[in-house]
Amino acid sequence: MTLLSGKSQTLLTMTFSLASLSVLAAATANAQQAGVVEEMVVIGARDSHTVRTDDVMVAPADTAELLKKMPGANVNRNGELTGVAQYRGMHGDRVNVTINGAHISSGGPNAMDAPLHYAPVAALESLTISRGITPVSAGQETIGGHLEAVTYRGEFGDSSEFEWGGRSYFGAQSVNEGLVGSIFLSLANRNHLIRGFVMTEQADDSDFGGGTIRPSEYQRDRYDLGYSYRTGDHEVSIDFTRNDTGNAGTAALPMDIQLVDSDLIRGRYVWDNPDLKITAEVSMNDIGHWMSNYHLRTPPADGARYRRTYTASDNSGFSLVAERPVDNGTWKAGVDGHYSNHIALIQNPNNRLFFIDNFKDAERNVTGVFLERNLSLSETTGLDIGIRFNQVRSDSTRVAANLNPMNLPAGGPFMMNAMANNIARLFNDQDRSKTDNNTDWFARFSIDPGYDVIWYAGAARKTRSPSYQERYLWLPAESTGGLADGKTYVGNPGLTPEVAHEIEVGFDLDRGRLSLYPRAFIKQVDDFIQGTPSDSPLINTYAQMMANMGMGMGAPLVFSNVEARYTGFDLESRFNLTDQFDLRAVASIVRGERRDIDDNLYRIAPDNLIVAVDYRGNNWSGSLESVSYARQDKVSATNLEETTPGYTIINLSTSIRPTTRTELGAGINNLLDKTYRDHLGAYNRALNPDIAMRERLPGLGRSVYARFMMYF
Ligand SMILES: [Cu+2]
Repeated sequence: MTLLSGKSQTLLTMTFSLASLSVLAAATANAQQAGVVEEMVVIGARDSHTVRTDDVMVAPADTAELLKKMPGANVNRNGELTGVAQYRGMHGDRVNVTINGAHISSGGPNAMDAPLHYAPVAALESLTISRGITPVSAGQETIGGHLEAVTYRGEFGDSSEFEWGGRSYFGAQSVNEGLVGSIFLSLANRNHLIRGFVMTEQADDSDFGGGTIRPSEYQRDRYDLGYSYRTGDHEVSIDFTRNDTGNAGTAALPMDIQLVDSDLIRGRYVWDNPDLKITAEVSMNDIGHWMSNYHLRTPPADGARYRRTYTASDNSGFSLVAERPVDNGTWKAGVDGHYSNHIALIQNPNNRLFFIDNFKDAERNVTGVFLERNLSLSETTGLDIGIRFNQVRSDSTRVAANLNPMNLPAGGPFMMNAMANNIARLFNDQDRSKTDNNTDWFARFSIDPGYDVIWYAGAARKTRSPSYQERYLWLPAESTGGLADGKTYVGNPGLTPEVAHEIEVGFDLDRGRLSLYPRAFIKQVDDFIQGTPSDSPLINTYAQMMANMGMGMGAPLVFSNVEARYTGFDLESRFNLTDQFDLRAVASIVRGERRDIDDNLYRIAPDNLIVAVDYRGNNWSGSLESVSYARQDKVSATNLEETTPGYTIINLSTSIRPTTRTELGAGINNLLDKTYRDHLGAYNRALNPDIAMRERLPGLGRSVYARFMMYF
């Protein structure tokens, strides 16, 4: 397995791999190579980590699973196709995710289609995480970091002759009898590149040592069609993606996916002039999503508790970035926008008059502008600095609900409906239109004093405005962007933006056979948004009555501004044992705590360590990997979070290249079929003889998997 690390910008340097340097955004290695090459190399530390699908054996369908292999990164797993990214303890909307440069707002208010849902493993070319302090050019709101998924897109030819190219990818895994098949095809010459991709995948429920996680089955199809035209130093592309997810279980949430129908369109223009590089991007995403609490899991006993929710997310974005090399580095300036509208309507299929406007035209519109500078202070020191202003406007229209569809004159439904209408009236009478003006900056300094070490120090201020759920969830519910703590929440339109101040230090050591890249950080967050106990008698009574009827928990939380702090350390390292054998280690440690009260933050990855031996032969490679998670007992009392014991699992993988155009890979994950609890896997919410209600969900059992790839 090869873990490539992108390098580039910033502060300390890196001798062997600096050729591509200096594009300020930590984008993919490709993007970096496409960048300006004439300019000088500015000393900078390794600031990104890339995993390429062609080089890494992956069994699961969800790209988010790859995060577990990266320093500081992990995944909050709510379903097999529902992986919420976590980086250095922050998760959900705090981690900025782009797919081929575009930001995608999830269709579901619980992030069932978290952004990486739109870059399945079979379509993926690479996943890159910005390590540590993220440049402001990487995305609008990067308080918790940034990651970029790039899907297969093909390459131009070098003559006027058209040639076919492509890759087929077939995979199978035993843990859920999952199958995936896909073909990418391109027809290209030096000016034109036409590409198409089709994929289908499906799986049954996943097994673990003690039984089956249900529902965890899934079904997903995807189609891509794209065209690029290149002439001189101009290149223009247009791409269309249709992602259709069918039934997919999310046992950690109160409902399962019935459908995610999405159309994603993006356009890109690049003028790569030696003196000035201009990149313009636009994207539009139209996502329709249905979910229910009865179609995949055991339905509620009482027909009145059946729920089906329709949600829609319309979102669009643009960015315009200019980059100019100068004598001692690069200037980069840009303007960008992301505009989203969300609807979620809860219904009962047994009664057409029942409805709740969970969210109604909840809008979140972000417009930003930034300036960045990458410069060489001397032959041995480099500096990256940048500043960004974001204006975030959010709003919601008036909401309504009918919880008494039979129009009963008294009794439970009558009272619930009266309370819901009171809560709606209070919400509708509020000033819901909010504008936040947020300022971010960052600075990263690197020094190369010799001795094969580059020292690095960085600092940043990053902001995040509240999500639409945090502001506009008016009636107590679990629509929280995938927190999956089982608690019922209400939003708070009066929330103010989170402001984080972060310091990071580390070094890159590349001496002889050893590479070692440790980083330590502290991030202080003011006005951190966290659920705290509600003190509204109306809200609390409503939630308690719902709980009495078997729906959700009493004692709801209200999203509030509190004070928090993250501290941690992570490292990646490699040691060449021989020409063929490498020893690889990735370690991640993070603490998240409240500063206003004595409590920990919720759903923080336990300390974890990967130690692996990788073999690279002439046409085959292999890897033996041990993955250890420590006990997590620093849990959030506010979120009723349970502790989790530690565990170690062993993974084995190998791949052979019988010809230069084919690769056959196979592996076994969790070789010893260890039964363990995944601390980031939340709690079971679906009736299951093998796992109690609200018991922490297990990690997957032993899985034998294989993949076959053919390039043509
Ligand atoms: Cu959903």
